[in-house]
Amino acid sequence: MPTNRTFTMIKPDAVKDGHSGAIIKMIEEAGFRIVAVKKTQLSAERAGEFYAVHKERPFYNDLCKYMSSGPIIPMILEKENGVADFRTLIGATNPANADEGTIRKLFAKSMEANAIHGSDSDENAAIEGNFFFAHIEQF
Ligand code: RTP
Ligand code: MG
Repeated sequence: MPTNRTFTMIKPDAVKDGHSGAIIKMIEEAGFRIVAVKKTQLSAERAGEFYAVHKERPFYNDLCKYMSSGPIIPMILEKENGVADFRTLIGATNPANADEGTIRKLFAKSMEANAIHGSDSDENAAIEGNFFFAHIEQF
């Protein structure tokens, strides 16, 4: 995957609350192109695989339960400096610390139910994108 790509998921709380359209609009208006998109639901086991990097953290079990609690919308996105610019667009993990105008400031409910995911490196963006999408689904 080219390094100007990043990976995101609209998380179960934001999908359930009907914020998907508003969030996708913000993403496109910020200059990201959608390379791949679908709606799906993770099992707790598959959520655990996705977040394996956090398996020693105290919040891991709750995170797996939450991330499998309802449908999500995974997407691969493309923009120059995509990973860093997308982290800026979504804001801090804890919405209490997120800047005004960020997706998490607008739509996150808590530190856990924080509306959206964004990859933290080019390497993880490629791994995470390929976790959800076959190569022939990435345009
Ligand atoms: P993400 O990976 O989802 O984009 O979020 P992030 O980089 O901002 O945060 P990270 O440290 O990677 O944590 C992954 C997700 O785990 C949940 N979390 N809960 N209860 C807690 O203390 C806690 N800390 C993290 C959040 O859903 C966070 O986005
Ligand atoms: Mg993270």
